[in-house]
Order: sequence, then structure tokens, then C-alpha cells
Amino acid sequence: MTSLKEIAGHFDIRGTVKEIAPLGNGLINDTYKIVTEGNGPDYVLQHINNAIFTDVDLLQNNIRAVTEHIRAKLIAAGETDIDRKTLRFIPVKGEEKTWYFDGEKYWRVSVFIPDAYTYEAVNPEYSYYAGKAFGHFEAMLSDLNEPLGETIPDFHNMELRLRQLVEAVEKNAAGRLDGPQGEELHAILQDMDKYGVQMCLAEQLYREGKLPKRVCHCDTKVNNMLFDKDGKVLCVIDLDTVMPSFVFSDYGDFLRIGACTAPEDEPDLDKVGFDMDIFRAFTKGYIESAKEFLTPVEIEHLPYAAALFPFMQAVRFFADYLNGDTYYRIRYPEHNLVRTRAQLKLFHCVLDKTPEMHAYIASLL
Ligand code: GN1
Ligand code: MG
Repeated sequence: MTSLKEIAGHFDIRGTVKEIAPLGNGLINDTYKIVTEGNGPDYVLQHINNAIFTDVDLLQNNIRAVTEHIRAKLIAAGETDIDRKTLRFIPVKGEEKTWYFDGEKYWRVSVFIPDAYTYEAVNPEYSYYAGKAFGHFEAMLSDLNEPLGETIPDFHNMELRLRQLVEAVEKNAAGRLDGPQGEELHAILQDMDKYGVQMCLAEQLYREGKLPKRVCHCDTKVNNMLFDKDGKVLCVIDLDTVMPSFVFSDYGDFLRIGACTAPEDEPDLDKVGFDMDIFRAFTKGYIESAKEFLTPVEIEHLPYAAALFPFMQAVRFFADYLNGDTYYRIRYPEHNLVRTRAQLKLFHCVLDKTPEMHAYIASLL
């Protein structure tokens, strides 16, 4: 196996590499920090999970289009400190492309953003800034002329995710449906079946021409944002899934993590709830920066989006559990089942709060 240092050496980075150490908590790609000697920048080295992102060239081209567009917008807006407000990928030495294939794996390098903080949980103040930041991110990309490819086709298509669940049940690849927990697993399936049609509303509205697709981030977990020391958002990271989607993606997926009172894999379901203070703060920020382009249909369905994402994530985790854990990184054998239970619990909490959410959103308009 090629060493990490050797791999870093293929990229056009400045300075001498001092050490390379693991970074972050992503479930898909492996990430490292490249620390260099002296005052020059440090870097982030990532192994791109090519089983999931099968077209690395398309992936990196999307990211280039998005970061260049954002960079130009920030410059036009007179912003300073731009290298901390958008990602910059480093080309391979003597080439234009920003990825390197070592014969086995795909790699990329970006400039490490210093004095930035990531969080797994946020308070209402930071959620407000996060709402503004994702609204702003979508607004900046609303006039991107270059078409983006879908790095994972139909990524947030609920109908597809349900079909994948049905396939997982039919295959029962890990035999789990017939195992000692079979009864619970079937109860989970029943619950998912009950809400399936209702949760596919976005696809239905889209087919009816009532809901647009826009360039969205599509992985707005709290830990995909960099904050400065005052809690202001510097930039949005993890751009692999930036693609055309419904705005529900960014709004709903943030609340799934941000407004949940426990981690996404909390085993104690009594701890899992939906925090309305976070909901209100994030929604206020989001609507403030996105109201210019949001349509009434989009706004009206934001509470649906808040329910959709825990539901979709429950379906995805559960399908992976039935498939024998082939997609998400797990830390123990039942991890995907524990995640499923927590996401379903959260989904039901959100449903209970739906009238309250509608009332709050109406009060903002
Ligand atoms: C994955 O890579 P990471 O951890 O930021 C996943 C998201 C899920 C999330 C669940 C490409 O995101 O869609 O919501 O895990 N990304 C992909 O924690 O599938
Ligand atoms: Mg991430």
C-alpha cells in the first residue's frame, strides 16, 4: 500500500509534510490532516469513497464549478479572508486535475482552513447562523450556469429509497429478518410502510410541476460547517453531494441533526427529541437568507421537510442494516439498527410538532 506521505507528495502543495493524522467523523470518505513544517498552509487529504462516488472526474468537476462560483461571488461582494470562506482543491503536480489514483484508491487534497471549529451539536444562536449560511449557500448558487452532474443519482429521492428498502427486504442478504430480532424489524417495516406514501410528497409535487429543483448541498449535517471562534459560519464543507435537489434537502437534513436532542445513533430513545428552539432559530436564519428565491410551495412544506429527513435516513440506515452493513461505516454490529430506531423516534417527534412548526413559519412571513 502506498503511504499517505507518498500520496500527498503527488499534489502541488507548498512546504514539507511533517505529519498526517486522521480528521473528522465522516461516514463515507476517510479524511486526514496534512500538517506542514513552518508557516505555510496545512492541508486536508481525503480518500474518496469510489464505491459510492463512482465518477470521480464528475465529482471533482462539480466541486470546482461550485467553489469557483462561490469564490467569484465572495470577491464581488467585497468579502475578505476568502480562503477561509470557500474550499480550494490542489491539483496534482503538473496537471489540472484535482484527484490522484494510486492504482487502488482515489485521493484529493484541499487547503486546511485554520482557526475553524466544527461541532456535532449546536445551540440556537449557532443554528441561526447555520440557517443563514445554508440559505446563503443556495442563494449564491442559484445563478450557477454550468450544469452540475448528479454525483449520486436520485440521492434524496424518497421513492427510490423506499424501493431500495423493498429490495433489501426481498434479498434479506444478512438474514436479519429471520433472526432473533425479526419481530422488531418487521414492526419497523410496518411503521415505514404506513408513512411511505405521505413522505413521497416531494416527488409527487415535482411531477406535477409544483416544486423546483435547485442546486443544494444535500449533506447539511452540523459537522459539515466550519464556524469561526464567534460562532459565525465561515464555510460549508463536504461538497460531494452538491447537486440539483429540493430545498427540503438542506433544510430538513440540518434539523435532523441540529435540532435532535441526541446524536443520530443514540441508543437511549428517551433522550431523542426535537428541540423547537433550534428549529425556530434555524428556520428564522434560513428564511431570512432564502426568502428571495423560495416559492410559497417550498415554504409551506418546510415542516414536511423536517419530518422527511429523519424518515429517509431511517429508511437508508435500515436498508443498510438488512443488506449487512455495506454502505455506512459502523462501529458495532447493531449500529445501523440503533441508528434506525433513533431516526424513527425523531421522525415521530417531528410529526407531533408539525402544527407548531407551521404556526411559527407563518409568524415569520
Ligand atoms: C453520510 O459522509 P457523511 O458522514 O457527511 C451520507 C449522508 C447521510 C449521513 C448520515 C454520501 O454523510 O447522506 O445523511 O452520512 N452521505 C452519503 O450521517 O451518503
Ligand atoms: Mg461530513
